[in-house]
Amino acid sequence: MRTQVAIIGAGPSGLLLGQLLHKAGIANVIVERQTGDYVLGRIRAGILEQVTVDLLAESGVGDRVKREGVVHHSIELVFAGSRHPIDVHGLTGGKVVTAYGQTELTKDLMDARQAAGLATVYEAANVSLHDFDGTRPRVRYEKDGGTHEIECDFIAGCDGFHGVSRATVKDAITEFEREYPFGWLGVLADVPPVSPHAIVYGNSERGFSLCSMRSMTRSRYYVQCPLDDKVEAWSDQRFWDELRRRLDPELAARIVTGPSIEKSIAPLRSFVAEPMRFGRLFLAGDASHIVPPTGAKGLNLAASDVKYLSSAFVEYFQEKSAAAIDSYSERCLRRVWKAERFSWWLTGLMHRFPDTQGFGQRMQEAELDYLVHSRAASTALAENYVGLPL
Ligand code: RFL
Ligand code: PHB
Repeated sequence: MRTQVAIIGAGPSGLLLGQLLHKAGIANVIVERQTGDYVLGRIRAGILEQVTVDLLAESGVGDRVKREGVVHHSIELVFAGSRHPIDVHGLTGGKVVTAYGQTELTKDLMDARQAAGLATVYEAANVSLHDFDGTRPRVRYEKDGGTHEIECDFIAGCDGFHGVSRATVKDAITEFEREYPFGWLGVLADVPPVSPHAIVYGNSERGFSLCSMRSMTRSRYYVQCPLDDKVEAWSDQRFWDELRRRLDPELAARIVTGPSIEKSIAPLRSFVAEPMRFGRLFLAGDASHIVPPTGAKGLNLAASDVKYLSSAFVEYFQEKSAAAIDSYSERCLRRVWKAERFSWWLTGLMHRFPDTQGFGQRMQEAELDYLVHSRAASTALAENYVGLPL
């Protein structure tokens, strides 16, 4: 098989890149290790920046998010038992975020890809990347008992944190990493969200909590938990009780509970691999960087990488210029590091660390009190939350 861009991974990065390239008339093939249903079953992000919503529209799949996504004008911070709104819309000159699940975004992109008849190889085993130092890279994989090869002009490594792309160039990258000494226990339930018009981020002496949503009838909630906790130790009842204890009394009283339809524990990590380009291989999304989910930047960063990468390929194929390809890594990393900083800062402000004793707790509360009462500090939070300009 021969194509212009071989894309490894059918997560949000790979699918969005494929769609943007298709719109620009650039042929591409996606090679994915899992089945499509498996990819759709992973419950992850839920908040889209305007830049991400605009990109979906640009790639021709913006209708459903516009119809069904719930626009948020503010966020709410809970600390010391009280709740404080931050008027994100007012502080950023009219910018907003949209609550729309990663699974829905993935489904929209998969449906569009199928409707356009674009090639996606699911359940591809032992994917390997070759000759990206030269002008004729190749991707090899196994499927249905045979070995197959794709010849291409470029390879886009959109295969997430555990993918093969970054592993292939591990000797050529510098890694920067921070692990956090706790995880997030997440619950999905078909109950109306307690705060349908603003995500709630909670700091309490019992640890962090988060109230989010997927729709007006589906909620997503999280509580900080020890890294070695097991999901089985958390009955639904225990989860709802713990969540209530970490919120202000009014919100706690309003929460509608119900049986969980998904429950999982995710570790938190900050990670950046530099650079993001190796000859004709480019990394994008989680393949190259991870943020802790506080701040909801992971999926949005993946989208901005893909925007830079698709524009660079378009410039190369249509205008015969390699300038954008040559600056891809540097342009992405400038934005990546700012999102890393924001996610790291908000994680530090909102969570209980092993050394957050009385003094540390009071420091967090003092900073939060300053944040909600200072227009300058609130604006800095709001600007980062809605996403920095591309
Ligand atoms: P993905 O979504 O991981 O997709 C990568 C795809 O590549 C495939 N793959 C391979 N394919 C072929 N060959 C191989 N060798 C392969 N190895 C892997 C995988 O099967 C997969 O389909 O990366 P992508 O596209 O860059 O998208 C990034 C986002 O998914 C990610 O940033 C966010 O989901 C991060 N994240 C969250 N972000 C938020 O903004 N808010 C959240 O609440 C949030 N929660 C989460 C998260 C990530 C999690 N992970 C990674 C465990 C919760 C979790 C649990
Ligand atoms: C989510 O809806 O899953 C979500 C929302 C905001 C975050 C993280 C996760 O910061």
